[in-house]
Amino acid sequence: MPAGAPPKPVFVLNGPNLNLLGTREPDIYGSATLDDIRAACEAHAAAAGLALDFRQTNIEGVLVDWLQEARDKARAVVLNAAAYTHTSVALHDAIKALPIPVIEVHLSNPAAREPFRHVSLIAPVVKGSISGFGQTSYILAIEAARRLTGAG
Ligand code: DHK
Repeated sequence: MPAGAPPKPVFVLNGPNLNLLGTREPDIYGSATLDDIRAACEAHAAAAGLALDFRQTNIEGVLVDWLQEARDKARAVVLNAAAYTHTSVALHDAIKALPIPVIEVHLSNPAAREPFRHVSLIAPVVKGSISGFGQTSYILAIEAARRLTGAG
């Protein structure tokens, strides 16, 4: 990093339908909204001296664009690809092309759900995966990103 440049943030990228958290299947995903999760992530990151860039999109190609953007602009990526986890070769390829750590995160535990959620096409190319702890999954993933990149 050039002298005087601000430290790079961790990108926290969220995929389809996560904008509906709070009302969407709360028995599975919890009652926290995505804004609640964002606030919890930002509070944890601020206490650790880490910058975050927290985003959500329903569009697969936008996630690909953001992963490409992360190459130069982020120190690590926390990614909840939501349903694209189970379908997207494009996300697999975009992650594989990144030189920084990507941490897969899920609110629920997909392995304990329907069989079509048991396959993650991104699992082979991420640094690691954290699932099943609700919004705590995100906090654990940010903490992993901090430790992996020596930040904060
Ligand atoms: C979120 C989704 O929207 C699902 O499609 C995934 C993931 C699981 C989660 O638990 O955060 O299967």
